[in-house]
Amino acid sequence: MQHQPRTARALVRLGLTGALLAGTLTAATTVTSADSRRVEVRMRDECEPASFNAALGDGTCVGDGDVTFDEVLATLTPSIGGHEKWRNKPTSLKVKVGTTLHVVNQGGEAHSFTEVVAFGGGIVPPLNEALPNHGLPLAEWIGDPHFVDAGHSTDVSGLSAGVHRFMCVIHPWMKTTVSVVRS
Ligand SMILES: [Cu+2]
Repeated sequence: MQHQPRTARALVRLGLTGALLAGTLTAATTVTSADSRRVEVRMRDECEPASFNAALGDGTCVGDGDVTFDEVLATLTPSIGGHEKWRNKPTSLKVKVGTTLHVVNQGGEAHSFTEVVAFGGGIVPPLNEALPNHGLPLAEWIGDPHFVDAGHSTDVSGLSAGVHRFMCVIHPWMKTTVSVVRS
């Protein structure tokens, strides 16, 4: 399910305020699916609602996390790479052709699960400060960007054999690489 209008409003707020949210690349975890044709991917954060909503507007964070906005801002450097609690699980995945990725936003903020040609920057420039060299060019994405509000999910299906790269275009350090193999 997608709730574009609400997400779109949140993104506008982010852009206007120069918002910063965050996360960090955690150690890569690889999961190989069994015969399941449906595999879950989770997008997470631990936004603390009072501080996030004060900085970015009501409704930006609807979760019950304990990481404040300022704590996240402090992690937006290439050496830290964003806040570690803002992450995808798993970060790498191997599935068979025909598998549907069921992507659940378990965080308190909007995220996206967007297929990109190559990993790069996101759409909120201040957040790209967490990337190498304080930012990479905006990633070029493929098809539906799959924005997902907190508590909602989206399905990604029809992936061809090969390597597919997905990232959050809001928090560009949230990434999952999916290797799709023929059965
Ligand atoms: Cu995100």
